[in-house]
Amino acid sequence: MPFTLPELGYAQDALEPYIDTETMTIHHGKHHAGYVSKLNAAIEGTELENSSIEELLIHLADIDPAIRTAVQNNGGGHANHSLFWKILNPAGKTDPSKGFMSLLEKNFGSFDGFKEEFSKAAATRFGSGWAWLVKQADSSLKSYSTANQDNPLTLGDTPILGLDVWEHAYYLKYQNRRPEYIENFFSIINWEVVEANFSA
Ligand code: MN3
Repeated sequence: MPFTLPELGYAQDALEPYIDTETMTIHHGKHHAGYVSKLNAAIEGTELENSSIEELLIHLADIDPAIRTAVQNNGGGHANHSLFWKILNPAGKTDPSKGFMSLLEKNFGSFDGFKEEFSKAAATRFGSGWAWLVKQADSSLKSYSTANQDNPLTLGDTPILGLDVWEHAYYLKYQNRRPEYIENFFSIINWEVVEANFSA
């Protein structure tokens, strides 16, 4: 099988109280695992088995229409969650470095300007999707949301921070209170990883 479920890298209860243990257990062990196995099934026996997940999403339009949607949904699901687990920080709140803070200020006016734009993207995504901070081709930063499991790589951008706003990501703890989940997310962002994603 070309793709495998990555380890979380921390305990399932490590993000309490911001993200509850039961949600983490189901989200990683069932939802993410499901995307991985469905992605593997979709590309089984095709030349795509030799592609990286990034290549699949960047070149999505070139994929055989018979399996393209399956790769879009499940490949996106695999890539999005793999990023998500890494940018969460069980050690608690961190702040961007001085250098990255000035990048955020340059692109969004201030840290609060970034937070506001990102939070709005997350809150206003109707139905299921993701909010993103992306690095564009010219290295500028942008924040927007995508539907379902669509990944910014397909749009020509590199995702460096993402927030899952599917109900499966927050409903057990927050029910209909998506804004509270979004606000709490800012207490568990691992900015060191976000900055490494920017520099990669
Ligand atoms: Mn999810």
